Amino acid sequence: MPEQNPSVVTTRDGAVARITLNRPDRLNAITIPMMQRLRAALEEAQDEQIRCVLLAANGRGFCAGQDLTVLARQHDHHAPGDIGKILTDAYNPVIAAIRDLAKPVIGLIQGVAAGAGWAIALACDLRLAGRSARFVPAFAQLGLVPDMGGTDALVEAVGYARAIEFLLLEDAVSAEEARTLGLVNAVVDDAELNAAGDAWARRIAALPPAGVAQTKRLLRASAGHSGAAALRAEAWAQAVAASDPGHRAALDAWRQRRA
Ligand code: T3D
Repeated sequence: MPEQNPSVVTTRDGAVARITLNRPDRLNAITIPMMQRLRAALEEAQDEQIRCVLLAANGRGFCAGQDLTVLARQHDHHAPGDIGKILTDAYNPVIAAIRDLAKPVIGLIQGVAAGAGWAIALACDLRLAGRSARFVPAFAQLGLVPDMGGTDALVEAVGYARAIEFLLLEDAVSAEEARTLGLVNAVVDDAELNAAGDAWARRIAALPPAGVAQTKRLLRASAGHSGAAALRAEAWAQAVAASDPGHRAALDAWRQRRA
């Protein structure tokens, strides 16, 4: 029997697959089962009939990052350092699946993209933002480091000086500023986001696929992403950061605000 309310939904329209994050009441905050589903959906998109993938989200936000209610519960029962294993086993494979997929993944971002949600958006090959999009670093306030590939991808996109400013000093970057910085490729009205994404995906899907696949592979290689090594380094650093009492205090404060 099909699951009611799956956290990730995939649909197909010809050669375009649309993968949609589907926890809108939590602003699509991420959990381990959700990331396992996202990874499976990306693996299904390896089907050679699919030539372009849209990564979208239901509701008013793209993704609010790690589900902090779940994270607080994990810390109640496990060592904070286990966060590194969660990244390695469940979250980082999603980023590797996007990077390694032999076809472009276009992120469609409306509303907030915070923490790991912002990193997932950044992992996409192209990003189209609705005017409501807001990029919220969120990691430092929680005593954490950027993860899910956010470190190397951000430095690659905007350079070290702007990256560290964004991560340590900024509350949020608007869609327009993200476009100026090169964090997104284009900004459209929210009402146009799906149609604009479909149009890009159909154009890419109509191109001969071997050239598209090799273009992505070459650009990924020449972008200098340290790839798997950077993901491993983030997982280790996140375990260190999460073991600091300052992280626990920030998480408790978030839980109290929501109680
Ligand atoms: O395991 C690991 O690897 C850990 C890795 C962690 C990496 C990270 O992702 S760290 C960053 C985690 N995310 C955040 O710190 C963001 C927390 N959320 C917020 O700061 C705000 O909610 C937003 C700025 C994202 C949006 O604000 P706003 O005013 O538009 O919406 P809201 O009212 O705050 O949120 C709407 C609902 O979503 C609300 O639930 P309610 O009150 O309607 O029942 C809120 O609790 C829920 N929500 C938002 N973010 C999260 C969340 N629930 C769980 N986890 C969240 N991250």
